[in-house]
This record gives sequence, structure tokens and C-alpha cells, in this order.
Amino acid sequence: MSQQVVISGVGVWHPKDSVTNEELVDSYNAYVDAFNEDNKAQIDAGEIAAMPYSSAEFIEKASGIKSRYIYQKEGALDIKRMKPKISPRGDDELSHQAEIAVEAAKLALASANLEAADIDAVIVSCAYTQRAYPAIAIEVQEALNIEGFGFDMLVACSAATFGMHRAYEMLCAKNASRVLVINPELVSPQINYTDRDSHFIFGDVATATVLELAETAKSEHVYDVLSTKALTKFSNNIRSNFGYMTRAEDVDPYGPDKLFHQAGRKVFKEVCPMAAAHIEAHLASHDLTPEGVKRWWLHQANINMNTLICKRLLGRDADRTEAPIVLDEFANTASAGSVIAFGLNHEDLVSGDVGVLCSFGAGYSIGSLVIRKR
Ligand code: CO8
Repeated sequence: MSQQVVISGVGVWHPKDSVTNEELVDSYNAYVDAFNEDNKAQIDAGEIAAMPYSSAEFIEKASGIKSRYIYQKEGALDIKRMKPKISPRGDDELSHQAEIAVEAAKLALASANLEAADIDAVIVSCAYTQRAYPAIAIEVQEALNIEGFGFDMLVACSAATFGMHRAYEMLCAKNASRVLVINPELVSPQINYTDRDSHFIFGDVATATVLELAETAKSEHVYDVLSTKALTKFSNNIRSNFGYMTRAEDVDPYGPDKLFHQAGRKVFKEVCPMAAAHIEAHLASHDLTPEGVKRWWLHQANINMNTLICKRLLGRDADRTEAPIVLDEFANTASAGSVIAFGLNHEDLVSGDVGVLCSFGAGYSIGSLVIRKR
């Protein structure tokens, strides 16, 4: 009996609303004008610095991002608010995050040619869960009427790959027979829309994958997971300090340091070589070299990072078919980026083609899967 673990389905769901760089920058710059006007006396006295303008051209050049999806557009561009306006839901209603998780799960199930009843474990793995408990995964399990168990896990940018790693292990250990790994990256509530260094970076999305054993897979596009590899190394360069402790600390739970913030340049410099070395070592463990890889489904934080990592691996530029980029449409979607790249760019591969799925980011964390089409 084959114990080969496979990825048999993938789903990518996004909200209908999107925000272009131009819309985002117009709103931010209007906020800056109002701030600088309101604080003119202090700025003139040198007590505080004037806020600088953002620029759509800078954003596209520095990141490759042109637009991003947003779960709730209302409020995010309103200079009196600068955050999305999301209506609270009662305890007896499906939570926002579970709702988008269910959407992605349904797409992944359809792609795997399965029903929800075929699944017996649900992992919700993402950068933030909207509450600590009950687990979003258990809510999704209930909404889809799945028998078995579910749990949440957080690993920032590497949540999706690390979630797939756990699914792989659960299948090898025979603790589950088919696992749904869902990444509802509802990140817009954590974005500081008044910070020009980061207001453009993120978009909302939900992705999902189905992992099972080869012997049960019945979808058209099935990928053997040859192995998984993970690495973490502590860094303060990407941080969000929001959490339940702030209530007891008597500080503003939504102050700038509580929201996403980073030292982007340092991240760039430190993470690129780590990611390239990690991938090279992972491939070498299968006697593979980068030249033998047909497709690179890399984390989508910044187009220049992906270009650099591919160049380190291949010694040349990778083209967009080899290493797809989804940043222009989706922006950085935390852990979901490599799954979106995979979901939208895998059906043309042929039997025997090898690909690498790899995330890298906050933690720092790096997670990879070397996969081969059946
Ligand atoms: N418009 C105009 N100018 C700007 C803007 C802007 N919007 N932003 C910055 N500038 C200015 C800077 O102030 C700077 O000016 P000066 O030279 O006068 O100081 C100049 O432009 C250059 O700035 P940078 O050096 O910062 O520009 P970079 O070329 O480095 O690009 C990036 C900035 C795009 C942020 C880049 O550094 C980058 O992408 N680095 C990698 C970051 C990364 O991958 N981070 C991962 C974060 S994601 C993650 O880990 C998941 C966390 C969970 C999700 C959270 C969701 C909310």
C-alpha cells in the first residue's frame, strides 16, 4: 500500500473589492495634507516631522504591487478612519474569517474532486486568527459538516507551508486520511494605512489545499510531496505586537507598534540568502539541482526578492512562467502567496515535472515542499 502523500486540490478565493495603488496613494496623501495642516505649528517649530507623501510609482517599482484585494473597502480609504469597517458578528453567526476559509475550502474540494464528507482533519493556518478560541478551524469543520478534528496555527508568512507540513506528517502517521489546510489571510485590519512604508504591502485572500494519500486521490492534477523542510530563526525585523496582553498593560491596543511594522531593507537583505540556501539544500537532499526544477511557486512579498532568489539559485533570471508572480494583482497576502502562485500556475505541468513551493518571512520562517506531478 502506497504511503505517498500528495497534494490533490487547491483553491484560491479573493474578495470582490480591490484597491489600486493610485486609490491608496490618493487617500494616504489626503490624510498627510490634513495631518500636516492640523499640526502646522508643531511642524514649523520642529517639534514633529511633517508626514511625507507616498507614490504609486514607488510602490510598483519597489514591490511589483499594482493592486490588492480587500475584504471590506469601506473605511480603509476614508481619511477620518484609515481602517476597513467590518461589522461585528454575533456568536451564533459564521465569523468573517471562517466565511472566507469556507469559500477557499469549497474551491479546493472541487479541485480535488471531493466532498467535505471525505475530509477528516482541518488545519486553519495563517498570520492572524480573529480570536483565540474556539478555533476557526473547528468553526469551519462545523460549517462544512466534517467529522474528525481541526486546529488553528500561526506562523506568519510561513503559515501555509507549515500547515501543509503538519498535514503531510498527519497523513504519514495515519492520524488523518484527508486533510484540508486553509489560509484565510484576512490581514487588512492589521495594516497601518497611515504608514507610507507599509500601507501598500498587503491584500486579503483565502487559499486552501487538500492533502491525502496517492491511493485515494481522484483529481486530475496530483502532486507527490517528495519531502518538506522548515527553518526558523528569531528576528524582530517583522513584528506585530497586538495581542491579549495589551489589556493588562494599559497601553493603546491599536498603537502603531501593535500593527504590522518592519525593517523592510533588513528583511530583504537577510531573508533572500537564507531562502536561497534553504531551497538549494532541500533540493540537494533529493539529488536535485535548481536546473531540474520546472516551476518555482515562491512566497510573494516583493518581486525584487523573488528575482534575487531565483538568480542566486539559477545563475540567471527566471522567466514568469518558471517563477510566477501574483503580486501585481494580489499584493503580499502573508502566507497565501506561494499557494496562489501554485493554484493559478500548475495545470500545464506534465507527469514527472518537479516544482518547489516555498514561503519566507516573519519569524523569520522558511517552509518548503518539493513536489512532483504524477
Ligand atoms: N512612497 C514613496 N516613497 C517611499 C514609500 C512610499 N510608499 N515608502 C518608502 N519610501 C521611501 C523611503 O522613505 C526611502 O526614502 P529615503 O531614501 O529618503 O530614506 C525610500 O523610499 C526607499 O525606501 P526603502 O529602502 O524602504 O525601499 P525598498 O526599496 O527597500 O522597498 C520594501 C521597501 C518594498 C518594503 C522592501 O524593503 C521589501 O519588500 N522588503 C521585504 C519585506 C518583506 O518581505 N517583508 C515581509 C513582510 S510579510 C510577512 O512577514 C507576513 C507578516 C504577516 C502579515 C501582516 C499583514 C498586515
